[in-house]
Amino acid sequence: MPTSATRPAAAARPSADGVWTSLRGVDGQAVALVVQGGVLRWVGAPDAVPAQHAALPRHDGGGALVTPGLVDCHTHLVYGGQRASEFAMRLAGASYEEVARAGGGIVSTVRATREASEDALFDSASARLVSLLADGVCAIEIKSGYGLSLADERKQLRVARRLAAAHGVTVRTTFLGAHALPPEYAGRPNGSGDYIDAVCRDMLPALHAEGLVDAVDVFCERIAFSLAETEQVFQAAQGLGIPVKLHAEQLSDMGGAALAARYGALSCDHIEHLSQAGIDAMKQSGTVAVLLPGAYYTLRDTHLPPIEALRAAGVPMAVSTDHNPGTSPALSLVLMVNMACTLFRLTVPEALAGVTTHAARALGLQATHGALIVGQPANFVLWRLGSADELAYWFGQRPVKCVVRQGRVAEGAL
Ligand code: DI6
Ligand code: FE
Repeated sequence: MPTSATRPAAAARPSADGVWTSLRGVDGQAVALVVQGGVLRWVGAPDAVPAQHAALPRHDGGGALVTPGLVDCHTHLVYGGQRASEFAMRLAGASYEEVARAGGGIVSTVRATREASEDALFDSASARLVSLLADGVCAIEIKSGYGLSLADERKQLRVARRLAAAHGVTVRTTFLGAHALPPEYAGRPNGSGDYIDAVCRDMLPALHAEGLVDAVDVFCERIAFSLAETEQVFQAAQGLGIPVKLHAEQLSDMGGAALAARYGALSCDHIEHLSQAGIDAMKQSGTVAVLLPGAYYTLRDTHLPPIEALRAAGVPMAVSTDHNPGTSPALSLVLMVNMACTLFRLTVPEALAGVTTHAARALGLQATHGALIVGQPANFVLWRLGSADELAYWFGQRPVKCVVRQGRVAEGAL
């Protein structure tokens, strides 16, 4: 895997300006694209490229499948250490909840994250980001939630901002201070309440003032924070005008999705135990359902998210890696496309929309990402594949031929 040290700086990569021909769209039709000044200027049939673009260089795609740049809309990419030993514990029979209650789980990553310097966190997250980017990711969400103190949450979010600049990728940061109870609050009579007060009163306003927070998330679960605590965080976010999202109904039905919908949440994520009432509320509020097959797979979960009911209700479904060291050490969004189809029975067009248009919407980025949008910076992927079905079919290969990210040829070449 190339490291961040061996890759050219984002700004040094070749411009993608030109007329891109011999491409096939996801509908199987021949298509051409025009990029000028790093912006996608035109999309259409190859024989209809407007004459005004005739002088631009031509790039022959050799019949490659072209898709919009992928969007990974739910990751916990910045953290210290890793948890392979816990994986082994779970293989030996311990459940995720048992590991968490035994002092492992999220809190052990909190310890390692607090101990790591900002530069060390940047380097380890950079290497993981390189792997995701190699799969055609052009926009990514990165959550905090392994610092759980003002200084350590700031450290994570600053790293996320640095990653955007260093790799030339769109990053949306999400403050997930309410991810787990920090150890220093655990013994107190009202530890959880005190910590949520600190999240709402001190941490969120300070990090927001520093421009580090694009959205706010909570882990609403029996082993994390209650519905009332979740609402308290949502109120604080709303007071500052920051959009919310929620880790909802992953291990049990807490009614989190309906609450999130009342706050106009961008997305509800995981949702294995989502109820029909939750689905109806999400439909009404236009909230995206983010499906995370990597966590479902790693936890060897058997409780499927209610895909049929989401589909019937017309709730947009996104698909993401949920990259995190505990429940989804996944570093390929293309693999998640395969798993969303195989494990969750999404159709190929649904899974593709799940990592493009719907994922962009889960981040509030639908005006700029997740589709071939004329007038926006060019973000698209050429694949060494003959059809969209193949993108979901193969697993374990890296079928990217070339990625144009922010108007530059960022991965591969023609
Ligand atoms: N749900 C998850 O799947 C991750 N966080 C969350 O809220 C797990 C994070 C971890 O185990 O480190
Ligand atoms: Fe998560």
